[in-house]
Amino acid sequence: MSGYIIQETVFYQLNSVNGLFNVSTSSGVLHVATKHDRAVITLHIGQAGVQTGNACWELYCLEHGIYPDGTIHPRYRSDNSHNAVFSQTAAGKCVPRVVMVDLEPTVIDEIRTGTYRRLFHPEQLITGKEDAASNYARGYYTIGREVVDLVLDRIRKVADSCPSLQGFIIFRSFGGGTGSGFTPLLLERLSRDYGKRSILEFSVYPSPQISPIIVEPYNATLTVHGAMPYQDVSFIIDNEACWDILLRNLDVRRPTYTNINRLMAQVLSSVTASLRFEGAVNADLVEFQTNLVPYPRIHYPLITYAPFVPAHKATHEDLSVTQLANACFEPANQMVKCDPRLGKYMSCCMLFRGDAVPTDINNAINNIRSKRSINFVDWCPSGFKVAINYQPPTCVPGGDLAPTMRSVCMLSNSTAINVAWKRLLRKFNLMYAKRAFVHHYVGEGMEEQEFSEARSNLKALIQDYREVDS
Ligand SMILES: Nc1nc2c(ncn2[C@@H]2O[C@H](COP(=O)(O)OP(=O)(O)OP(=O)(O)O)[C@@H](O)[C@H]2O)c(=O)[nH]1
Ligand SMILES: [Mg+2]
Repeated sequence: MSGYIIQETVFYQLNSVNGLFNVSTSSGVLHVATKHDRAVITLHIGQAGVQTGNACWELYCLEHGIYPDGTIHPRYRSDNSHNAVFSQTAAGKCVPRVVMVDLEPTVIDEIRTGTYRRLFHPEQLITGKEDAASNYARGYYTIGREVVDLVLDRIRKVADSCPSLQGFIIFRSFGGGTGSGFTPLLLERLSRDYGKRSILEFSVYPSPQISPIIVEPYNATLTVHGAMPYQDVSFIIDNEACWDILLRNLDVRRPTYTNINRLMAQVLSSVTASLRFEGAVNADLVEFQTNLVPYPRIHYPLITYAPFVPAHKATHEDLSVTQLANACFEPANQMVKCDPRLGKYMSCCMLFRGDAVPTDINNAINNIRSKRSINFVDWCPSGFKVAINYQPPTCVPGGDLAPTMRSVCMLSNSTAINVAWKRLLRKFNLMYAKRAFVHHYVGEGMEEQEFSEARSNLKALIQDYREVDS
């Protein structure tokens, strides 16, 4: 398959045989650049952002043959695939293109003293003295403002080492004060400094079963409102959905954040694999937008992954391509709890890893198209984008997932996700009707009006999804 990506004034043509872009302007071919010249900077914000990020870098290192000290296994030295997310020093050491920020030190201190302490440059790890106390207003208006310039300065240093920066990937929670408040503040500033670069986000959606923070619906609503204008694509990951997968599919009796984060890492690594390894779909951050976002505000696609095979069943189960493709439409395999059969799809991208044959995939998709339970909006043809990355998924030794020969990750824009927004609005309204906890936010310099603006925006988003569906 060949694809065209138009960005800024330069025109790229993808040659799928060797993954090369012919970079040309109207005046002719300038030079030939591999896709790995196009770097992505990952930003991890707050506890959830940093801890899920840690699990991801652990997996990226395994996938690219990089040791915890940044040295690379000789067999992987000639492989460029890590260049999108790792820079390389003159001595050959790989350094993640990353900045981690937390307004308090304990979570990042664990990295500073942990197994991967030599992987990161100390300047990439930024901590303050006190956290945002689960308060969006502290992350946005008070404590967060004290560090934002320093964070931008460190991001600038990482950006300067990128041959060509295509954009940013952000990890954070919706519910924490830093994740919810500092992120929109940083996004505002990033959009000023790096206007045209894409911003893709992975956000942890609050789950009252897992977190005791009462005001998470406030923080989540305020941050959806604050961040929406600056993100291009935002993938929501519901902690409760991950918890259920671990309990039900992976036989983990009492899932901890370590279990949840490793599971998330496996899924998120499949999403970013197309940026790192050769492939024709979503090879570029802009392509994620083009393929998944029909209207700027409808930018919250659903992630579905298969198979979830527990480690102790390692050698017994290898699902066929058809079984994997069908599993993409099972609510139990989704990262947000919602029922896609009650909504309509606007777009679907299936990202296969490992041993998957194109004809099998075509047959599986034709079979899916004929099912009545899978509905597309009538203004959009039931088109599927497919990518295959022939390297099988890597597993973390000692993790909950068994190694498998093949896996699939589906990114779909479905109106079914609206239930997550409705759930949030209902919880927000319950507290806001009594103006409960509002004084904590006003005390940090936030106008009360911002609550009603955020609520109106969330209501409008719910309405937007309804209109798309109708
Ligand atoms: N998946 C996952 N979720 C987490 C983790 N740590 C916290 N959370 C979730 O994140 C939300 C709380 O936000 P945190 O990220 O801890 O808060 P923060 O961004 O550090 O903000 P403050 O501590 O308030 O400054 C809750 O919904 C938690 O369930 C983690 O390691 N993994
Ligand atoms: Mg914190």
